[in-house]
Amino acid sequence: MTQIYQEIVDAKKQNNKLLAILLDPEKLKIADIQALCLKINRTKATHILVGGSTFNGNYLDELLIEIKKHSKLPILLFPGDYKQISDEADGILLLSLLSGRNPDYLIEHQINAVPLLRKTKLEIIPTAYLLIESGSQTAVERVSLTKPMDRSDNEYVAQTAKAGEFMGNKLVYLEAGSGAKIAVSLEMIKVVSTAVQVPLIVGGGIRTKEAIEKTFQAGADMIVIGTAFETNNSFFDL
Ligand code: 1GP
Repeated sequence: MTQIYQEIVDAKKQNNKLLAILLDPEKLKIADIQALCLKINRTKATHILVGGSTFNGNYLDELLIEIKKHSKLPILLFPGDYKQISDEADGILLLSLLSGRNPDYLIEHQINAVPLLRKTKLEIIPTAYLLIESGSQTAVERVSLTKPMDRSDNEYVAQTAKAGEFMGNKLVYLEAGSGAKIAVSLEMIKVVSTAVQVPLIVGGGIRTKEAIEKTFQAGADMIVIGTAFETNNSFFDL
């Protein structure tokens, strides 16, 4: 039941860095998935994340079945809301948007997800999700109606992440937002990764191999790449 999470923890212990490719179902066509998975299989990706801020859940089962046909990587749902739940994935990041103060994203969506989650065998991984200011408004900010955290206040972000860990979250995710102008700062990643013991995910606005390398060096255990791969499926070949 906790296989995916255990593998993430083991990777952290062994300092094996993890790379997740984020696929936004709204932008995926079933017909394109085979070719896309061939590209993914040639990269160093260790996980596939599926989700988006505004996706209504249509065809999610079919999309996941098709991805599974062509890739052996573990698939984790990264849901914008409770409609994005499918038993066809392997696990789900059950997000609590701890950077914000909107009760819908702290508890309401999670409650609404329970009847659906009960019907699945998904591995549920509670995740403290922190949106960090990144130069302009991102979809997470717009949809969740929450403000991102100050990108220079490393201590307060670390304190929030630690609260998330104390509350039982198994992962901390520092999110600059998809397509962010500026990624989370390396300094913040250092401070937060030192403060928490659970694995740290970092994503949003990471667009170069050099940035990936530096983000890992700063202390990220897993990096999420969405836009860079979406706009150039050969991104990792360069
Ligand atoms: C978004 O962190 C992810 O939730 C990935 O962001 O699309 O900017 O890579 P990008």
